[in-house]
Amino acid sequence: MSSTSRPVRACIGLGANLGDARRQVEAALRALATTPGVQVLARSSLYRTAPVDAGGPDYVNAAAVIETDLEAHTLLRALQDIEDGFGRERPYRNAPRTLDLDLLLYGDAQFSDPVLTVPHPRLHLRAFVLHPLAELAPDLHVPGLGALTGLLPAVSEQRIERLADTP
Ligand code: A4P
Ligand code: MG
Repeated sequence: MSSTSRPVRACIGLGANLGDARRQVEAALRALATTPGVQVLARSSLYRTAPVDAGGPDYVNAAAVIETDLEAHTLLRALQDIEDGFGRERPYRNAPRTLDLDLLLYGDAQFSDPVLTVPHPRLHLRAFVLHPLAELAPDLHVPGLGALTGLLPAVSEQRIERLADTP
C-alpha cells in the first residue's frame, strides 16, 4: 500500500487497436471523467502508433493527467472496470485489445507488488507513452528515471503520429 497523501496527481495511459480504436479511446476518456473520485485535469491528443512488443494493427494511444482521491490499487481496479465495460478480453499478455488503461504515475510513488507497479515498469521504453505525456507535462520528472524529456531519445525509432482533432 502506498501512503501518498491524497488527492494525488496521477497519469493514465490509454491504448486500443481493435475495432474503432479512436472512438474507444475517446469513450474511455469520457468514462474516466465520470469515475467517482477522479477528476481529469488534462488529456492529450490521440496518436497513431506502431505496435511495440505486440502484433496486430496500429494502436491509437493517448494519456490523461488526473487528480484522484482513490488509493492506487482502487484506482487500478476502476481502470480495469472501464476496460471490462468495453468488452476487453485477456487471452494472453499483449494481445490486441479493444482498450487498455495503464496507471503510469501515481504522484511521486514508487512501489511494486504482485498487482501493481508504479511508475509503470515499461513506460520509459515506449514512445506511445512518453510523447502523449510530454504533450501534457513537458517538465515532468519520472520517479527513479528523471526528466521525461531525457527519456525521449531512446524511443526515437518508434513510429508515432499525432492525429488531427476530430471536429
Ligand atoms: N499491472 C501492474 N502494474 C500496472 C500498472 N502500473 N498499470 C498489472 C496497469 N496494470 C498494471 O495488465 C496485466 C496486469 O498488469 C494487470 O492485471 C495489473 O495487475 P493487463 O492490462 O491485463 O494486460 P496487458 O496490457 O496485456 O499487459 P501489460 O503488462 O499491461 O502490457 P502493457 O505494458 O500495457 O503493454 N504498442 C502500442 N503502440 N500501443 C500500446 O498501447 N500496449 C501494449 C500493452 C503493448 N504494445 C503496445 C501497446
Ligand atoms: Mg495494461
